[in-house]
Amino acid sequence: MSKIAESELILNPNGSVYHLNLLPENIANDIIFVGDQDRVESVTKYFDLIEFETQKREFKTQTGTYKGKRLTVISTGIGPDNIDIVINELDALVNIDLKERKIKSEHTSLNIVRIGTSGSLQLDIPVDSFLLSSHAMGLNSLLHSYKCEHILESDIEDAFINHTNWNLKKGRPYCIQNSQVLAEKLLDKQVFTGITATAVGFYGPQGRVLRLSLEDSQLNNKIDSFKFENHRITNLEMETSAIYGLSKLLGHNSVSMNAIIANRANGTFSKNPYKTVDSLIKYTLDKIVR
Ligand code: R1P
Repeated sequence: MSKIAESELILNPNGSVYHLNLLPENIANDIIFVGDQDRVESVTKYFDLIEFETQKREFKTQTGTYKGKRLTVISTGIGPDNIDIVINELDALVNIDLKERKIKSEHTSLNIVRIGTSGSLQLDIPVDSFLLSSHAMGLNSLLHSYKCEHILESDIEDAFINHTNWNLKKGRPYCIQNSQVLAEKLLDKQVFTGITATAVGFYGPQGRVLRLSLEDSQLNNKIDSFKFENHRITNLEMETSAIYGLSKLLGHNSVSMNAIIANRANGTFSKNPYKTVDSLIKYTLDKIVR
């Protein structure tokens, strides 16, 4: 097997991966993603101890233990493009021999849980609730840069394209299921489930109008009313489809936990989003260590 070139797998002078600034020994196999770098400490303030921390750009990492279990928390910043960096570099840390620049013969699977904020699209999923993404519908094309047909839920995609009369100039939506083993661990009766739509931007791509007209002003209504068997699209955010897609392609488990801080169907916003996120952090930590 040939070596992966320096231009393809870029390492810092100390041998750490380029953007995340991490060496293999710096990360646990169980990883929590948050978007905001300031949210890393909102998670690790509950840890027994922190053994390592670093930051480069928006990618802040802390590794420690919670109730005796080793966990790593990483901020991904916003959007599927950042997820491409974070998951590829995390995978390189466990599945590529960085010194030899060769893929290891033995594969290591990571467990990745996103704790994010999100807007509900359904009236019956109120602000301050929790939602676990059963699937993600990627409205961002990221995954189509990879050979991915074998992991896609193409029946759901086709029904969605048909229902929304999706303009394929924006790229074909891609649908991925979560890791069911991890989802079973994280689910409880008070947690909603549904398909999370992952947009490529915050304003137009999520139907928000400030000064620009939308390509399809009815898109959010069509997304709300989409149904496939017993599935519906419940919420919109900017990372989950990239996490589900890249994790599955690379052989990792991932689940996205969403703190619903806005309801786009009735125009409400949480009175205390920090409290909701904090409750979801505590909920998720305790489920992970079960
Ligand atoms: C937009 O404000 C950001 O908030 C949501 C979106 O997915 C996007 O990243 O998630 P986080 O709060 O986890 O960043």
